Amino acid sequence: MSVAGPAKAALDNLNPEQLSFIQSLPKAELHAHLNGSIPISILQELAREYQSGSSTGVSNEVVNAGIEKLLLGPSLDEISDFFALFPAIYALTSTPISLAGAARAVLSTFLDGEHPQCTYLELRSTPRKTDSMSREDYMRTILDEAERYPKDQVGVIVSLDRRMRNDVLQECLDVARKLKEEGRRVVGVDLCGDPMAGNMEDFAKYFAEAKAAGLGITLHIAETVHNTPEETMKLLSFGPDRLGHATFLNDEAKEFVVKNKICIEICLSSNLLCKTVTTLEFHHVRHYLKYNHPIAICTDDILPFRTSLDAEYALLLAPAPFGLGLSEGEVREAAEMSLRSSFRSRI
Ligand code: 6MZ
Repeated sequence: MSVAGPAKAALDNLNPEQLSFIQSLPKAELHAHLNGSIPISILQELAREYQSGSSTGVSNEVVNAGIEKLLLGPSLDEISDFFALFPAIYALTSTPISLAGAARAVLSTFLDGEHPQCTYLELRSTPRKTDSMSREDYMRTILDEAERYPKDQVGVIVSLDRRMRNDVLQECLDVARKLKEEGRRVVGVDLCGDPMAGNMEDFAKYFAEAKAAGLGITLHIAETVHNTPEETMKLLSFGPDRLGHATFLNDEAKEFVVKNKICIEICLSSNLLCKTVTTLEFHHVRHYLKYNHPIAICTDDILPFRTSLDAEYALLLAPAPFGLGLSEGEVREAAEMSLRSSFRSRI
């Protein structure tokens, strides 16, 4: 996977000792979306076999244009441009065989090789119903791949999309619960998707059920400036264990988060490229570092954001303006926080 943009600039501004320090640092990747983390070579392979007019209703033209965009490195004017990348990807991962291949490649990218990106991976995905898979089949396909790795290396999170209807939310939650009861590797439930979609009042019931079932709760929250303080406080009332992005928390929300020691999953390249944060200088991670508040440095979607977990850590260590210029001790502490914030004990 080629690293580019801010992630590459940070890596390029480390000396060899700093790079090997990052590579050897035990760390957890807690915020990675499966369909945003597939190597482009795998998508290209799947695109070659893709037949337009197939049951996905997505044409070859749309698929090829999507691949082209991803190859170039998509230019995102705003976060909504990011969500437009997924119809092409979804068309290519809509059968058990293609999804299993994609999952295998993502797991391998994070966990295999001479310098694995992380010691522990929590991979998340949204149960998707297709012509050849139910939502339960979809999750089982991913779990079959995840469970090839030892228990202490991989957990799986079921994502609930903000665009889902109530009956679909219930179905996804029932699937997550059932799989957990069977002893499968489901560790938590996430809220994701277009930050402006959905009414969060509707979601309380499902997250309460997930909590009661012993699943960890992580919520994408206040990802854009348009998310209201009321919505943010509503989501905090679900009792989340971790928060994704949390870019636009007001003082009241920040105080709640700090008081309750809720870990923030920080995705630096993602925020810069989606333009929800202008520069590292103004990134909200600085606030949490100042208070030694739990954070987990994560990648979000390595394919469109052209990053890697090592590169996200490079963004902490590299000198300004390429990185935050933290000391190795501070970077080590951040990595330890990610390991402490995982849902691993729920497996
Ligand atoms: C919100 C995001 C996201 O679930 O099909 N997703 N949701 N904010 C983000 N940050 C920019 N990045 C990814 O993976 C892709 C799905 O994850 C969510 C979107 O709903 C996207 O469709 P899965 O494996």
